[in-house]
Amino acid sequence: MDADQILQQLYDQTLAGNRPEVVDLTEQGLVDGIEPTTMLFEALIPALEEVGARFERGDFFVPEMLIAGRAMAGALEIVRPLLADTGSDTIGTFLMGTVKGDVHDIGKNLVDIMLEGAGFKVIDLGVQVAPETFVEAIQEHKPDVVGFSAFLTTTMPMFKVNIEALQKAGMRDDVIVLVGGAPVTQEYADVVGADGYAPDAAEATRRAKQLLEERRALTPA
Ligand code: B1M
Repeated sequence: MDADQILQQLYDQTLAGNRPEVVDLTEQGLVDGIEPTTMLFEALIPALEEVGARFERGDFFVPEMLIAGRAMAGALEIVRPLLADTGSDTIGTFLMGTVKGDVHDIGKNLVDIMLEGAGFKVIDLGVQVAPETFVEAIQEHKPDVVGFSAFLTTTMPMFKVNIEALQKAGMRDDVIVLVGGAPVTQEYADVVGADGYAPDAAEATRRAKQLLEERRALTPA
């Protein structure tokens, strides 16, 4: 198979939720010199977008979404060390989690990988993270940035609940709050009082670095 065929197969097999095949194709792609980011952005992510489109049309149901997600996760496990390990010094600590009521984690995990690749130490609290869990973790780890992911219009309001929990705990000014996830917009981030928003993993990394640099420039040494 040439590179185009591998990418096409990766797309098809992710759409079909065939995890073992997706894992094999990802490994084959690396052996053949295909960049991990090419596999991500030209096959894996488009396949999940198509899964979402089919779900909206009623052609796919939750089980199909679930197995496609698991297939994508199999590929992410393989590319993760290649994307995350830059050997660079730690530039800051990033506390991450998907908000309460939401189990989506593939996009969040991709953001983690890119942040690690940029030099952040990432502490990921997983999915369905309650506001009080974020508060406790901030007390314990003292991160520079806290990231809230939400993938459903019904769970986006948890951003505001989380930010209010930080305010109540007297720690809102101690951390930069970055938000993101499929249905989130800059306007929504502004309304809930987040410091930043990013539409994808690459932009999340750029924005986190930028916000951290701005904050450090304002803080006396
Ligand atoms: Co669900 N799901 N899902 N799902 N799912 C979506 C999100 C949906 C858009 C599908 C659709 O209708 N087209 C829809 C949400 C509609 C809405 O609210 N607007 C939906 C729904 C409705 C549901 C259920 C309610 C279905 C049901 O039960 N009836 C249910 C909810 C469960 C719950 O959470 N309580 C549900 C369940 C599931 C599965 C468990 C089956 C599975 C998740 C598996 C997993 O994550 N482990 C699943 C999947 C796979 C999807 C789709 C198909 C794919 C999501 C994905 O991984 N995308 C999704 C459709 C779609 O997205 N087109 C869909 C790939 C990923 C790389 O992109 O997640 O956008 P994304 O992440 C990006 C950015 O958002 C951004 O960077 C990431 C990487 O570039 N980003 C950040 C993410 N976090 C960030 C944080 C930041 C900054 C940027 O700063 C902190």
